[in-house]
Amino acid sequence: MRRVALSQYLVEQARSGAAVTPELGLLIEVVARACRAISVTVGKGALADVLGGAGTENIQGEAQKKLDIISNEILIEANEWGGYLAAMVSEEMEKPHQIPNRYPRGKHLLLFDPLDGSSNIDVNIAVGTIFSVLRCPDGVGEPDERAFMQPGRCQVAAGFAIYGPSTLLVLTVGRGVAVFTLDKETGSFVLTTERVTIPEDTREFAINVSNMKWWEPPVKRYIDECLAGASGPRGKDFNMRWIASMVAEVYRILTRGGIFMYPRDARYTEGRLRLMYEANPMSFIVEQAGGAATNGRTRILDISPTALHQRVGVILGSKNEVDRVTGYFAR
Ligand code: AFP
Repeated sequence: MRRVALSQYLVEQARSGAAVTPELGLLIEVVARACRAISVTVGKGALADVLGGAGTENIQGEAQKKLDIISNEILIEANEWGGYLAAMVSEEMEKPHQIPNRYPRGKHLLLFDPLDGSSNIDVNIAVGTIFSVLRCPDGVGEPDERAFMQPGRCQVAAGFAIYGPSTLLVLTVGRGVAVFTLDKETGSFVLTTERVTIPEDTREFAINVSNMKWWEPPVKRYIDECLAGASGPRGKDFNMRWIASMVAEVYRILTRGGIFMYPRDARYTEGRLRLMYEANPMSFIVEQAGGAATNGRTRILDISPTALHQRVGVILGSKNEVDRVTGYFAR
């Protein structure tokens, strides 16, 4: 494969008709550079005293890891000056972060989970950064929460970085999904998969089975049938994975198919994952790669948000499996 760096990919996407304006292209490149900086910091681990809890809680009432805060600061500082953003939203901050008056404002809204899977940090399991880009409504000078209340189908770009054995950037600007691998010697993200396609069928499901007692009947039915295997109604055996880092689960599904499920249940009555900066970007990516993403009843990208940090049930991955589960909900 010819060696194409992220910046060349973005220019070529724009030339071939993608809605990648110079402003959006710069935004994506800056976010990628911020992810590179996060990758370096995550990689230092105990050597840089960045592991463990920060002793604080985020808006979700969840204990923050030191790296949650560091990653959030890296993304905020990297994106304030560029003149392409009207405001930012982060899992780690209650309100939208306004662009300081000393910098120009732009037309985009950036949302992110700065470090997804951070409960895995201290046990050295892959974590990542998830981001979503919306357009700021015209005429909005200082965007408050209302400016962000757009369904996921309005996203103009989405992506995630995964800090694993290699650092990867998965990106869509609405014309398929590409994967870039960080060349740690040159510091650039190099195109390594030009167009990702998720197999429509799978034999692999990902769900936290310890939540079984709280599941709704359609979820219980689907998993029971997978576990029944070849002698059951599915007529084939299934494998299970659960990493507790959504970025790692989604990347595995992008590479070999599968279904990821974190449905709403009797405990997480709204769902556990956040709509705006986890479910929406991941659903945009999965659909762009030929997969499907619903909350069991509704296409995730069609959900009209009502709050920045609202949660949602998530069932995404290989289209035929997601359709099957959604069908069970419809009965
Ligand atoms: P943390 O960022 O708090 O570790 O949560 C990660 C996550 O949002 C998502 O990445 C995982 O798929 C899911 O939560 C894991 O949830 P459980 O810990 O309940 O299995």
